[in-house]
Formats: sequence, structure tokens, C-alpha cells
Amino acid sequence: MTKSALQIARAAYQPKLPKALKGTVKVSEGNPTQSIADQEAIQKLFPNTYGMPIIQFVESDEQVNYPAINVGVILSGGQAPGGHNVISGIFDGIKKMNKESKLYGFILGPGGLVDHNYKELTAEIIDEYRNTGGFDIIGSGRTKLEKESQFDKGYEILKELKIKALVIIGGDDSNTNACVLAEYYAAKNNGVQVIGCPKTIDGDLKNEMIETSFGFDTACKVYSEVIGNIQRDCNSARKYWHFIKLMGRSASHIALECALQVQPNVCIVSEEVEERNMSLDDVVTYIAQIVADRAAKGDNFGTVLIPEGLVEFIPAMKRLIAELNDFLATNAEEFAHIKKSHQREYIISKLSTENAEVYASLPEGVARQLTLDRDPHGNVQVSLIETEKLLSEMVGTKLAKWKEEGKYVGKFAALHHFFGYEGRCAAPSNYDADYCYSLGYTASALIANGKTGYMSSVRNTTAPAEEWIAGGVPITMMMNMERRHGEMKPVIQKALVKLDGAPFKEFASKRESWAINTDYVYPGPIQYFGPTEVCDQPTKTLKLEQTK
Ligand code: FBP
Repeated sequence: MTKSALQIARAAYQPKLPKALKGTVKVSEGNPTQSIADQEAIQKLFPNTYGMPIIQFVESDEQVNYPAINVGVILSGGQAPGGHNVISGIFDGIKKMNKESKLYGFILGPGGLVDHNYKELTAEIIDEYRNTGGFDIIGSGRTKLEKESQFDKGYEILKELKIKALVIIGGDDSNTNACVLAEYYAAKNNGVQVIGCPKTIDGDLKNEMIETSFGFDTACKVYSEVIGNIQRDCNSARKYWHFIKLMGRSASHIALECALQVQPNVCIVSEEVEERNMSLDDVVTYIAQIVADRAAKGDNFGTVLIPEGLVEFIPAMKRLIAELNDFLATNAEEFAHIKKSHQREYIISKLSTENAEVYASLPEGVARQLTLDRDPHGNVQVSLIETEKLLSEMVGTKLAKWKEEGKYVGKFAALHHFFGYEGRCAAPSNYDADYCYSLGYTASALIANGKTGYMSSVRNTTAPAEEWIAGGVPITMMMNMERRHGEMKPVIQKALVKLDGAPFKEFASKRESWAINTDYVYPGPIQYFGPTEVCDQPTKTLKLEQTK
């Protein structure tokens, strides 16, 4: 593999570890835990892995002779910067405990376990991928690991390779499934431990014990760099409004963090739109008013940040999408035979009056995007909906009307951007490089101590890495019961933006001023080498959340 000078220098970077993980680790156990809700139902479903204590690793000089162990690892779902460091952390951890230990990677996600598609990850392979972005070391996939037949098929290969523990690196759904698998293997008493690791750029897998999911830090820094560049262009030419959609699926954490970093003129937060029961027209009017107010000062330019999942949070759109999901789930075949030119009319004829009206009011392109294939979880693929175009088109129409009425004087020219895939495989920031390596190393310590059904947890990460707290959290502790596809299921609760949380409050206190005044911040590219205040800063979201 040919490498750039930065890649070569970066490969030599030694990620920082919490002090407690540097020597032999000792386990300190807390009190038994409870799930966050629906305790009785969750306990019944997870009799072997419910109620376990929170674990913290503490320093020790005790000499322990660990037996060699074979471990398997899976990357599940969307890519997130730092995945390779989780794997190198697991590798270094198990090798430090016993150099005869081996690590196997399952290829292209959970499907690799079921299909028995794997490779041994040797020191030579691992060294090629240290501190790099991407998941290409073994690839990732979105196969859902949830059926007993898959668990049994997986066990066949685990047994053949003498794998005693499996680490699943994934988001809320993958970690829920990791917990179901841990429970299944524990009930079978087959000696396979399952450990989860919190991954997703979306930032929606977090709680009191999991401060952040890895990848969020780097992805937000990459998007903020590019938005900053756009803002500087925008403030130089002074003729465009940039509508920028940002990944994040349901939650608006990414849009909010980028807003805190770049101080745009507008940032929509989906969770607020839902809470205030805003209609699409309300959102459009809000943006159009800011465009008009800036135009009144002679500023016909600006930036609008839009979270990817917005449409699903507008109550009327949410109802429409829910009906469409149900309808398409049962009539997919009939719909597939309708000619493209008749699909819009066909859908309108099948929907309830209220939803048909909303659907008919949507621009052609967006209406079509709402009927495209669902993801494996049955959800609309929000990354395919061009919300940035939908909003700018509607803002343009409103401004034209206001112009006729003499309420607006100005020029409105819009440009569109969608940032998502650009940030998911970026080389991890120092924060993510260190955090991920520590998460992987912690996973190896959980394995060595015989734990299963735990998620690797590294906390206190706004302090220097030496002071980070490493341990494990029982996954059942993060669960509640939710309706999924008409059935009540145990799932890890998704963390959406809290409107009473410090990051949103900070944004809300500044947004009126940012709307009118051009107070852009240009964060610039991620720095890997240099002063710590430039290179090692966590996200603003995390800092604000951790400031008590
Ligand atoms: P995960 O939840 O699996 O981490 O994926 C997150 C994400 O990056 C979302 O932000 C985005 O909506 C989605 O993946 C896109 O999925 P795909 O990679 O399948 O296009």
C-alpha cells in the first residue's frame, strides 16, 4: 500500500491509554444494576445477563498468568472513524495478556459470522491499519444478527476456531443484538462471551455510562471544517444561501455540534421541531424570515444546517411516513408494477385523506424518495431524501410571495450540500484514536475477566487520557421495551438531542444573534500534531454535557 507522508507519521502514533489499563488490571465491581425501564420484562428476557454490576478497572501490580485466548471481532453498520483502533486495542490487549492469543475478524459485518467468512488478524495486518479511518480491514455490513438459527450457525464457526469471545462493534441496534446473543450463549452454557463497543457517527448511543459513541468527534470536525470553508466562501462572494444537510439519521447531534463549532445563520434541530409540533410550513417560514431579515440589512447570503432525519420529526410527515411504511410493507409487489409516471397518483389514491394531502403537496423528487426501498430495519433511508432541496425550494416560493406582497426585498440564490459519507471514514482525530484504542483495550480486559453481555465503557474523557475511567456496563442496563414492527422488543434506548441539555441550551441562547450577525467561525482541518489545545479537544457537545 503506498502511503502519504501524513499516513506514515500517523501510523507511528501511539494512542494514549487510561492509567488503569497500563499495568495488570483489577476489577472493581459496583452494585447490581437495573434496566432504565420495564425492569420486569427485561429481566424475564435476559435471566442470565440481567442485573450484573457496573465494572471499573483499577490499577494493580499483581502478576496474573492469563491463558491464551482466541477472540472474534465484527464491525457492524455504518462506518465511523476509529474502528481500526478499536481492533488494534483488542489485539494489543489480548497479546499483552498472552502472546499466543489470536484475533479473528469476520468479513463484511455480522453476515461474516453466519456465513463463516473470516480472516485471522495478524500483527502485520494490524500494523497496516493503526490510526487509519475506515472499516476496510475486514469490512462492515448491516445484516441483523437476531435469529436463533443465525446464532447457532455462528456458534459452529466459533467452536471450530476455538473462539471464546466475540466483540461486536456497532450502534444501538447492533449492541441490542449483541446482548441477545450474549444471553443466548450464556443460556446454552457454551462458553462464548459477547462484548459490545459503542460506535456511530450519529452520536445517539450514549447515556450516563457511555459518554459518546466513537466517530462522532472526527465526523463532526470534518463537517465543521468544510462548513467553515463554505461560510468563508459565502462571506466572500455574498451572493448565495447554502442549504447543508448533515448525516445523523434520527438524532440532530451532528447538526447541533457543527452549529456550535461554526455559528451558522440557521440550524434546525429535529427534536425541537417535534416538541413544538411545527409543520413543514412553520420550518420554511422560520428560515424565510431569517433570509428576509438579513436581506433587509443588505446581506443576501447565509448558511442553513439541516439534520438528515428532519422530515421524520415533522409530525404531519411522520404520520405520512408511518402510513407509507405500513402500506409499502404489505403492497410492495403491487407497487413495483406501477409505472413510474403513475406512482404518485397511485400512492395518493391509497392514503388516508390527511396523508394524501401532505403527500400531494410535496415536490415530485421528495415524494418519490419517500417511496424508495426501506433499510433492513424497515425505515425510510433518510440519507436519500433531499431535504436541503425541499426546504430551499419552499423558502424560495415563500420569498417570491412575500416579494409580491412587498414584505421582502432581496435576492435569493440557493446552493445545496449533503455531508455524511465525507466524514465517516476520515482518519480519526486524536480524541477518537485514543478513545477507540482504549475501548478495544477495555474490551480485551472484560474478556480476560470472563465477562459477557457488557459494553466496553471509557469515561471522564474530557480530562487527560491518563485520568479516563475504563470498565464495562451491562447492556441490559441501557434497555427498555419499544414497539418495533408491531411487536414489543427489548432495545437500547436511542439518545436524541435533549432540549433541556447544555448543548441545545447553549445553541438556543446564541442562535438569534448568529442569524442576523455574520459571526462565522472557521474551525479549519483536524490537527494531529501540535499543541494539545489544538489537537486533543473533545467536541463542544461533550464538554458542555460534562460541565456540571
Ligand atoms: P450507523 O447507525 O450504523 O452507525 O450508521 C449511521 C449512518 O451513517 C447514518 O448517519 C446514515 O443515515 C446511515 O448510516 C447511512 O447508511 P448507509 O451507509 O447504509 O448508506
